Parts: sequence; structure tokens; C-alpha cells
Amino acid sequence: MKIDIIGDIHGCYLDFKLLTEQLGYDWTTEAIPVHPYGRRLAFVGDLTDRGPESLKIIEIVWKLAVEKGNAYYVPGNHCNKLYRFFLGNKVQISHGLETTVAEFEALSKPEQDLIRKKFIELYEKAPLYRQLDKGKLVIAHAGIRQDYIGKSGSKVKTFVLYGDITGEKHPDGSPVRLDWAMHYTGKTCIVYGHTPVQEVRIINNTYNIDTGAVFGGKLTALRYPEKEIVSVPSSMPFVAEKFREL
Ligand SMILES: [Mn+2]
Repeated sequence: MKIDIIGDIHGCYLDFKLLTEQLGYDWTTEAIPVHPYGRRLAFVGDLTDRGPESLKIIEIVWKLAVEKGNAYYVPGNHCNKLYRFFLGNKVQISHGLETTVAEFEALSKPEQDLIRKKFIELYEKAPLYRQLDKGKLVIAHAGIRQDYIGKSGSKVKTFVLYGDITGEKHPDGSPVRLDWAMHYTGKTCIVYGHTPVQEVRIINNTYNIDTGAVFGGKLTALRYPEKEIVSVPSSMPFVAEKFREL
């Protein structure tokens, strides 16, 4: 199984297209990325919000993962919030969701119904995290604790969507996050995103591939099983304070 796992896209369509072209995918025949040797794409979630073309990313990932069934998608915290918005739940239209909602509201009613339906389908069909390559690889948005692999439930869900949060907050209001990857000792390779870092963070067989495309960093793919990193520079303005050491 040969796959290319893509970090948080957050509506950065141009960067996504460029990255997949770099990875050898062809867009000319179907207007979606198709690999000539059948490699598959995998997405660690956070497809939308903050970036310029969130709905286009939904459309493409829906086509790949649902319609064609040859890509893997796991949801991120931004996906979870958009899902709740689309269900009609009361959610705060902030932290980047406002850009996706603005794109959505600019559509006609039938177009809105269609994209809502597609995203709900994509989200509901997705597992919280995905075990691949006979369990040798796991993709999960914010990573996963070793003892949670193979399990489900609300604790696992919170972990894979938000990371190792304690419930406490820093003085600036941001959640206190623990460094689960630092203590990870498993044999399963874990590929995740969620926390923007300037360079891919590789530690104890875990790979944080969220290189902050939407904050002007890079959009990154990890080729598996080669474990080769391919990145393209972001087309967005650089926002230094969004990148964490962790
Ligand atoms: Mn993200």
C-alpha cells in the first residue's frame, strides 16, 4: 500500500493542487488528483476554515474518499465544528469557521444543499482515526495515545480531535496540551496534524505533518511507506505566532 498523507489543508486549494502535482498526481483527466501508479491520498483532517477555498477542498475530498472510495479521510476539530454547523447546531462562527460559512452563504440554495449533503456524508462515513497497512500505520488528526489504538468512545474522540488536552488553560486562554508524542513508545507509525510546526516533527515513530500552510508555512505530505517528506511553500501570509515548538 502506497499512500501520500496530507497535513491540514484549511482551504488552501492552490497549495494542495501544487503539492499533489509534486507528488505525481494528475488533475487533467478528472479535475481531481489521480496518481498514474495508483497511489492513494490520505487526509489528517481540518480541510476547511481560514483559507480561501474550503468548499473546493470538501468537494475534492468527497469525490476521492466517498464517490471513488480510494482516499482516506479522518476528521479534525474544524471538521467536527463544521459538521455541527451543517446539522443546524448552535456553534460559534469563529476561529476560521467564518470564512467557510461566508463561502457557503454566497452559494445558491441548491448549491448549499449539495455541499452540505456531501460534507455530512464525508464526515459520517469517516472513522475517528484510521489504522492502515495491517495496523502498522495510524492516521489521526491530533495523534493518538498508544493505549487508545483500536478503541473508541468519547475520550478517544476528544484525544484524536483536540490532542492531549488536560482541560486547563494557559493565561491567554489557549488549552494546555501535553506532549504525548514525546512519551510514545509504540511500533505503530502515527501520522497526524493539528498543531502547526515550522518543520515536520518526527519523534518516536510519530510524524506531525501540519506545517501551517494556512499560516504561511508549508503544505506537507508524508509518502508512505517511503517516509519521505514532500512540501510546498504556502501562498498565504506568514503568521509567526501561530507556530508552536511542540
Ligand atoms: Mn488544523
